[in-house]
Amino acid sequence: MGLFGQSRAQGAVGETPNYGRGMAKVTIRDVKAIATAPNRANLVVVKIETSEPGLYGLGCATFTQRAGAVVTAIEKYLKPFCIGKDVDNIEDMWNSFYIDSYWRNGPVLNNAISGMDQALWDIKGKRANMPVYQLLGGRSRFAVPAYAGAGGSTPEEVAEQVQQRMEQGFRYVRMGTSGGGNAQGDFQAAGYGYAGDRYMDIPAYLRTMPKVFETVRKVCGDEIELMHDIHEKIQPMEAITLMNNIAPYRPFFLEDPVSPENMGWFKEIRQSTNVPIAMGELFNNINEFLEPMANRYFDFIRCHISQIGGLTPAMKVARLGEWFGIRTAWHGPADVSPVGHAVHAHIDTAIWNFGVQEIRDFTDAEREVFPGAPTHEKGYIHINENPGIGVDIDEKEAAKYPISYRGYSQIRKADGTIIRP
Ligand code: GCO
Ligand code: MG
Repeated sequence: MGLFGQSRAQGAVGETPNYGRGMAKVTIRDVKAIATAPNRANLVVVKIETSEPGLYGLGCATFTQRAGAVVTAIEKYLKPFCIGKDVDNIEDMWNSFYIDSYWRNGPVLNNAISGMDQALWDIKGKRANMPVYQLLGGRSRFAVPAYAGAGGSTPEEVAEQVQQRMEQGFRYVRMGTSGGGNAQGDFQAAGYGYAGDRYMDIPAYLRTMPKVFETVRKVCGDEIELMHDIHEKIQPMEAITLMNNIAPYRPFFLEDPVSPENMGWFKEIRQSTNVPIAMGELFNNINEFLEPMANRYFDFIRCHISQIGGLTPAMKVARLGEWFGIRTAWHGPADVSPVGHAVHAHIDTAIWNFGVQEIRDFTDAEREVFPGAPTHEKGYIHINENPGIGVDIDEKEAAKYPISYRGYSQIRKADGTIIRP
């Protein structure tokens, strides 16, 4: 009955079981945290080198304001933890990294884990000789619709830039205004605060944004999808009023109406406005957004993928959203590396509940450091069909752009009160 003996198929303990015999065992030989700033923003990319000559993977671990801390977490903790381990069991590795620190779910450790996780997916794609989106289930669309930014100090200037973006082929444009950029707050006249602090005239901002939408709709028409990032800087009731003042101009979404500290207001916000909401770049872990997603409090989930731990958790978030009518709009500004942007595009290519993707123009220096970085044309992001994530790194080039201290800008109200973004 084979109770004591083992079947031939099972083989000895520790032996790779039959079903895995096709793939030679590959282990982690070395882990590097490569920090570089070819476009001023600090970027951190993990490089996992394996026991198979020439086979390595790259992953984005970019927390631009605390890049040095992420490098330490990778080099001092995750590297010694995973040298010699099997590259194949990504889910298991992710959970091992996750609990290895016992205390978990914070921005620094999640970014470090993300770099490892994405690099393991890159290796798996290379071993399977297919782009990562194929491992995620293949294509759900021919390319990834992207949005670009448009700004200006007056509504007319913003409309001009929106028009330029439309001429470039973008169907989605996110608008911002730098109105009142040089205004001084009373706190500055009073000598309060620190050098470099910025003043935000919130009442002026609340008056200006609806005018920007009104002007852009008049000048650019009804077809263009328009978004705006409220960026968490105002009070919940101000957000509700602003959203309702913008509603007549049919925004595609308004982003981050309140800060994570005010998540408790989301039920009110949802019941007080019918404007689509995108939320989430400041989320670190599922405990912060499971309930709001399950209650359908917003329409687009906007995580900074490395902030939540990488591709593995991002796929879980995307799948979760599918069942609550929530689409994706991953965070994709300058403080995401081209590797991270490519990971966005692989997920965006494969999942059904894709919404829209933030993209940016990579500089020549960035493209030299990161060959294979995604491209965009006529409003669509294109990833290459290379095995894995499809982006490489030139370490010599990367070394030319050392990272530096870059905290988040300190913004204050007229009386000097710090504004929480
Ligand atoms: C966005 C973000 C950024 C952040 C930046 C912080 O939606 O793109 O809000 O602009 O401010 O990523 O480092
Ligand atoms: Mg934002």
